[in-house]
Amino acid sequence: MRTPKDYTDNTGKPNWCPGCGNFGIEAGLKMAMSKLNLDPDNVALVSGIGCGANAPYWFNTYGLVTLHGRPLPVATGVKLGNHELTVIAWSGDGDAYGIGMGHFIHAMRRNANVTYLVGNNTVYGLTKGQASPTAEKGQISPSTPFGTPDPNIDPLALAMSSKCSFIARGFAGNLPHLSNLIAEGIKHKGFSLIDIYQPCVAWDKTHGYAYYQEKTFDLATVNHDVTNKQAALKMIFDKSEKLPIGIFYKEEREVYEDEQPQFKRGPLAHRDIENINIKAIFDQYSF
Ligand SMILES: Cc1ncc(C[n+]2csc(CCOP(=O)(O)OP(=O)(O)O)c2C)c(N)n1
Ligand SMILES: [Mg+2]
Repeated sequence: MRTPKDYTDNTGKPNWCPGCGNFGIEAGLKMAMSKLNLDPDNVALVSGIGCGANAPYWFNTYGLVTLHGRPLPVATGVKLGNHELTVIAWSGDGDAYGIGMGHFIHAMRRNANVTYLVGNNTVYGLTKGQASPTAEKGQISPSTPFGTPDPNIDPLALAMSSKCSFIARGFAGNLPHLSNLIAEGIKHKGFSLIDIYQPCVAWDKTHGYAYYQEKTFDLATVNHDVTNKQAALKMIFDKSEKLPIGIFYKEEREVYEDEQPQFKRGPLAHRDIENINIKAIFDQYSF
């Protein structure tokens, strides 16, 4: 059996601030991968740009740090290229729900077979703390000294309306819970969204570890039915007292690669291309 250390790249250490919630996400992911005994050579970790999105540098799996907001098209492509790989994408809330919002919605409705970890820290951490789309109306940040005038988006509600087949939320300060959630997301066949409350100790002093420890409760303790859309929506929208973490909704449906007849013969990456001659096509279209 593998241990979390088996997924660590030993050539460098994360440059996150001491206390950053990304350390919790990193540990939760490594714990989940070791729990599933995944071979690092069979995992691709794809990210965008941001503090959290630097993570692939420090894992010994395959890794791609792409462009801001673009990890999902690349992750979808990696999965289509070799659907035997476990493909995990990692974004911050700006990467996923700001600039990457269009990709987010389309990857969910396609049911791209990817696990998506989103560090929800309410700010653009890397660029010095501007309010992100999950910052609540009135939140003070370096870019909104009088409070952000915009109401926050609700990623889980968006996921629900985009036909996401696995919708969950974790907390970077609750590792046993988060690592289980990530393992469930990886095991799920289809797109799994795991939005993660991630304290940013540098730029958001309100939503720290103590705040989430006090405010969150585990959905598993209230007999929540993960197959019931209405119950899931109720849990997503009910912000009156405490914040639920856990799996909100789960369903099985065809994944993107199942819909493509060309994958029935096995992964594209394993095809023999030695004897394929594309000269005729080039000749047809060269002038
Ligand atoms: C096309 C483009 N626009 C803007 C930027 C600048 N930029 C880099 S990271 C970032 C926001 C990161 O915030 P988030 O995704 O929430 O990640 P965090 O740093 O909070 O983990 C921005 C705006 C960029 N790199 N590329
Ligand atoms: Mg962020």
